[in-house]
Amino acid sequence: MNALIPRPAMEVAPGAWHVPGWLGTAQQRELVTACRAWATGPVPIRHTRLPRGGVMSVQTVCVGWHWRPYEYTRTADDVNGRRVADFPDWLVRLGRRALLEAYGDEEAARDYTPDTALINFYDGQARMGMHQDKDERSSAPVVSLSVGDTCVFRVGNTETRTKPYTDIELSSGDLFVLGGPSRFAYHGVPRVHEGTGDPATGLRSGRLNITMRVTGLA
Ligand SMILES: O=C(O)CCC(=O)C(=O)O
Repeated sequence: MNALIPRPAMEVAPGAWHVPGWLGTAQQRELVTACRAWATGPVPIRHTRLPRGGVMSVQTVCVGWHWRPYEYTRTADDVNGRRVADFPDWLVRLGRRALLEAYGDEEAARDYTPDTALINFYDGQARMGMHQDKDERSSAPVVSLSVGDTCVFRVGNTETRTKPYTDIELSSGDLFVLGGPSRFAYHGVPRVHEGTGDPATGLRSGRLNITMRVTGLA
């Protein structure tokens, strides 16, 4: 990504905001360090098994609640049965700052209390098909942070996983928020541009994506 060309914040669809370069290199390094620790346990990062027997090309580890297709649980029963790491307070605070940055709504940001995060790691071949985040029992926004290689992020509509959609690039440090009328929009990652990340983030290759959500579960 050419830093000489400014990338202004943009509302890609109603309630779907892209804020380029929101995280500085030092913050990205901290996130990489935290994600590395979560990737080792108590539940190790893995390729999620899909209900029809396939596996996702992305590797995922969760904090707060463990996600697998259609459900959140406290223990990772499809991996090693252990309880996932707690959702740390610093990540709640980061989620609130992200929401404030995207929407400028102080009250909404104060009230935002994400309780799960999915940490996805993409190598150059990994993809994520068009899907809706709808296993949560809450319509609170999803806050997404990217570190490492740039990817193509596809933001679609709430009705179908096909067109109309908009393709944007998510680069290291970018914030994306899916909320409001776009909270349940289909979205996906059709491509990762290998080797575009900055090793100064601590990630030598690949792409990390952290999505914070409110499960609505107790
Ligand atoms: O990697 C991304 O930017 C998107 C991740 C995503 O769609 C998800 O975790 O549901």
